[in-house]
Amino acid sequence: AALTGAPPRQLRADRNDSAFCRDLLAGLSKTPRSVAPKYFYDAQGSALFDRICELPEYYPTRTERRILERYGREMAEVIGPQSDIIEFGAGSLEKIRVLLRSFDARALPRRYFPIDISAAHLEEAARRLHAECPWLQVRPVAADYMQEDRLSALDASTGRRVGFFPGSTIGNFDRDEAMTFLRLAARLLEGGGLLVGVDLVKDPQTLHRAYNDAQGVTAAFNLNLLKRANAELSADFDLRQFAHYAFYDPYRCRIEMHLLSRCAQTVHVAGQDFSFAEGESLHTENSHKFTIEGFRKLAVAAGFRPGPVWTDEARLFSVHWLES
Ligand code: AVJ
Repeated sequence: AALTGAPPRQLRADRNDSAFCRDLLAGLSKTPRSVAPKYFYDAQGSALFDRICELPEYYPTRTERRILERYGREMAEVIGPQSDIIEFGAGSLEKIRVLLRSFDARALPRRYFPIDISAAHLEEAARRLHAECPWLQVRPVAADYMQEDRLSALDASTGRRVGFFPGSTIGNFDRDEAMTFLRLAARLLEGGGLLVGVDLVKDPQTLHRAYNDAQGVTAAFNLNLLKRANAELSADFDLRQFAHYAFYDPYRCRIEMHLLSRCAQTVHVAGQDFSFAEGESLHTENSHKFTIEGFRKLAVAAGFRPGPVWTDEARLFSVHWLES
């Protein structure tokens, strides 16, 4: 019985060598304050994101799924037979299932490397996928895909490499980060290509609603970052004293998500004090929206040759094939 239950507070407080701890402390120490959106995805954050994907207002997931279903055969054609598919930020492995259904039995992929920062669900999801598709070698990689030195598991990929990067996660990056990612991908996937989902510029009302849902799931997702800090870093954020704020900036073509302090308050994180003024922001996410041409230009600048682009009738979302 002495070995069960939560570790004592002291021990938890000492776990401040984590990347989350380092980055949150650094992000709280600068002006304006910010933290990278990859830290949303602990087990609870990943579950909340899965709920966002089901929301009536959140069009990207279902629109992309429809594009993958409708044009999957053309995508399977450009991907080619016996390829190794590397997915960046694979999450719950839902989208690869949709894609795999489009392959001809004689031209199936050989290996699948789902990379995800959230190790919690990855192993189990990978096991389930392999049970459904026994012909596919599934090799989960629990890592941050921006850290190339953590991707040595990909050495086992000896075939034609194809990247899969759905969901418009690339929208989280600013231009420099997107270029860094695309250059890394072009190098990693040389001789193959990248299939990437990209959310499109559209009327601001539709965008605003997608990040301000009526049920408040997006707000809970945003606030969960503070909950995670409380649990993992012995922080004492009062979740009732921070407000979800998301808006579309048409000049930068991006949704910005913030957590706004509802009052003047001091918060403690891993032994450090941070004072917030009333209304002060912690910037938690950017979600860039692209035009089809704008994204293709970015891909060219990073060293890809852009191929076919698939979109829905309302042009809400796009899926691009880029050759490397
Ligand atoms: C996973 C980055 C594509 O930007 O739309 C959803 C994350 N944030 N609702 C997005 C998110 C708030 C999502 N991406």
